[in-house]
Amino acid sequence: MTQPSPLLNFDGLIGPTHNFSGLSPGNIASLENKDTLSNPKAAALEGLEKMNLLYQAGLNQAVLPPNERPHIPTLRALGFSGSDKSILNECAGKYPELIPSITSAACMFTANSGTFAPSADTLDSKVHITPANLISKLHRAIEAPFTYQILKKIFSNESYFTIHNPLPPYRQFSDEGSANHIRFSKDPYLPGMHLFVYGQSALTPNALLPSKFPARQTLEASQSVARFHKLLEEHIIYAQQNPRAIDAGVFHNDVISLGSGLFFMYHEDSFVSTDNLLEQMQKKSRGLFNAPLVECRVNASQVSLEDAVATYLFNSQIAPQPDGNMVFFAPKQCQDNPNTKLFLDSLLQDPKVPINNVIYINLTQSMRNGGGPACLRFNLSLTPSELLSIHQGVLFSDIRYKQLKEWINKHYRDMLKTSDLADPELLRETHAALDELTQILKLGSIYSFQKTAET
Ligand code: SUG
Repeated sequence: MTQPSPLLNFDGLIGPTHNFSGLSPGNIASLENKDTLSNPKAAALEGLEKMNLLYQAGLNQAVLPPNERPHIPTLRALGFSGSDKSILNECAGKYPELIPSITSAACMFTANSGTFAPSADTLDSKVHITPANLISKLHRAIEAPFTYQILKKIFSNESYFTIHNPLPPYRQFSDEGSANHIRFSKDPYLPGMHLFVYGQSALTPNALLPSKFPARQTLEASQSVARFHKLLEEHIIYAQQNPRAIDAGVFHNDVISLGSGLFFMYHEDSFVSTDNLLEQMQKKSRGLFNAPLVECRVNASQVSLEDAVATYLFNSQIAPQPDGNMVFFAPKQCQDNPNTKLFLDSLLQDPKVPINNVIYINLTQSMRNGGGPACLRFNLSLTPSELLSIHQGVLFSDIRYKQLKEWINKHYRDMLKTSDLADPELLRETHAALDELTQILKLGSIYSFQKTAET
């Protein structure tokens, strides 16, 4: 009998307002696709197929429901009042620039929903979760309260889980969640090593800053998360992203390095002083695990920063297998680009690398907003009793797959322009869709429109 997988993988269900509004300077795909036509139905089905592939590969798969969009509570907090529909109309007339931000479906990128520490790593032996404040972009910052609320609902057993508040909403504590964090471990149930990657240190500014695009994560935010999670100092490494990589479009570390178990794949230009960092990490790995990391260094001569950003090679997702091998889920753009295809073919031939299968997946719609396979998920190692104590309605199964597919086909549009975003009919449709979703996932009333009488 094979061991149950300790890894729980949550993918964000892509919401009915998925669109391309160009809201993320520094994210090249977001800017390039601004105001092009989106297909929310295709987006959600692509995301669902990805979940099914991971489920079939033996992972414990779960679904994170989308935020409600358009986000009327943000407009109420800005002084608009009346019914949801009249508020949307008034905002569209008086403040149309705000509509894309309150309608964005970017919460699908759940790698940014928070940072996670398994109970094996924390001083009080509880799982710790800190939702990200995402303050560097308005359309993402408004995700934080719902993320907190839904994580509290799913991980409600306080004897196992502690959900912290997002960090204070100041630039100095800008936090983008697990997209800038990698946990390495030899055995998922034993303490791991945490790599926290930041773009800038806000309180001790230095000369090493990107010149073109913003650095989103701060060192001070990462340090605060590590404190909340009660991690031991000797299990942590902080590393600064290479400003040149940020300027090339690497707005999160998961666009340029990835890790699983003791395997670490990184681009030579990922970090400031990549060589020193690797030396430090190897030393720590030997001390903690009595084993070195399996390093897979990718040189610019093999894959340029531009190719890495265009294909999202490093945003591939790894599914560890019970026999110690790994399946590598890469965006299909990596198959179409000769440099990344050559690299992945060579990876399969390398006896040091535990990857024995590469599966290319189609996430065209998500990729057009700058999100690949790893952006769409967060994962964490749970013990069997922790896994049993989470809200079971969000767990993926053959039945859930079928229900969600029918639900998407019933409710989603197959075409959306940015000029459709203030359409009151879209508001009505998303409310109907999300209301039904909460029933499928057995979540009760989680959305504000389910709590107010008039919409
Ligand atoms: O925050 N895109 C997201 C992409 C996040 C990817 N996540 C990780 N790398 N983990 C972002 O930039 C685009 C929205 C728009 O332009 O309409 C957007 O928000």
